Amino acid sequence: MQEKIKEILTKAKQRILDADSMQLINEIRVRFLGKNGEITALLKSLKDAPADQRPKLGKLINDLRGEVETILIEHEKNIAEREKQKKLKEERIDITLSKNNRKIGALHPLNKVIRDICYIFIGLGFEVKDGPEVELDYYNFEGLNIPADHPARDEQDTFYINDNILLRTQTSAVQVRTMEEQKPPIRIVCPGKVYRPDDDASHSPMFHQIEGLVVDENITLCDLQGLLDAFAQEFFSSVTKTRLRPSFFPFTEPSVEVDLSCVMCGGKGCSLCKGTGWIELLGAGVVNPRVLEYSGIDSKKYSGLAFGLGVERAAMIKYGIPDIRLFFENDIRFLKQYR
Ligand code: 2NM
Repeated sequence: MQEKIKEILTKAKQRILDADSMQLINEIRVRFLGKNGEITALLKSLKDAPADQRPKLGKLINDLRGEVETILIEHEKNIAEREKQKKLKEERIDITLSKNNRKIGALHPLNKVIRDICYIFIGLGFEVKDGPEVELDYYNFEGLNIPADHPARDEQDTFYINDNILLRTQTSAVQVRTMEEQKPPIRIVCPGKVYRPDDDASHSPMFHQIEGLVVDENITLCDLQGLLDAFAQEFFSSVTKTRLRPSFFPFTEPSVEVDLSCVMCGGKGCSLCKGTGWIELLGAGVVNPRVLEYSGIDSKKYSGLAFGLGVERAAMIKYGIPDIRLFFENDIRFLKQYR
């Protein structure tokens, strides 16, 4: 029987050390220590041993039982620890992953430029006004002294909805509405969408304008130039100069085109300014007294200055953007650059 005890101990140790899962450990426990296990069977067989040897053998079997139990528990701990580590590894959550990878939106570059420009004029005492994009013929043309036979009235240049209603071609319609409602002094800028049926690298059928209007006593062309100088130096750069050239608009007299000293070469001449040193930025002028009178403003007492600026054009000049269509394709790689 002593032989048998040693044999079982050796066998059990071997099995236990070979086991590599909790399931095997449990099987071994049942196999040696269970109700029908080998050690239990040994204990049962004690009754067949000679009476004088029973206490000694009984102790040996109990020691065997204790030893197997100890080794089992020891090895069980190792395996449990190993299984826990394995599970931890498998279920590991990588907390080092950035939680800031959500895409965050930003203003469209055109809206940013509209804001920047409006803030400059707000700083100069202007109010920001808006109005309808679907406009009456009167506010878009008639009230601006654009007679029915003026070329800008051609079907080609305007999206008509019917004889009386159209998509505004300029935001000056808002200014006519304001002059009807408010008494001078008036200082407003009107940003917004306007519509004309052109479509190429420098024209979009929908684009944005900011038009400005000042009506007060003794407003002159000098006020216009001083105002636009201040604006250009704030928006482009402190060394930007402006230049006025004679032009014609039905709603201003005199009318001017306003050029900027080239923002790229500073006036020496380069590809952007086509060697001239100047870039055409906007149209402006002294408000035609007929426009004031149309809206019920006394043109003997008051005079005005006005200007109209293309937002896309201003943005293209400031940021060197080559094609107006980039603003409307909404390619995220383009938009991201102007955050
Ligand atoms: C321009 C050029 C020159 C303009 C005129 C007026 C108004 F309402 F006072 F008559 N608003 N905007 C104006 C003047 C617009 O755009 C190129």
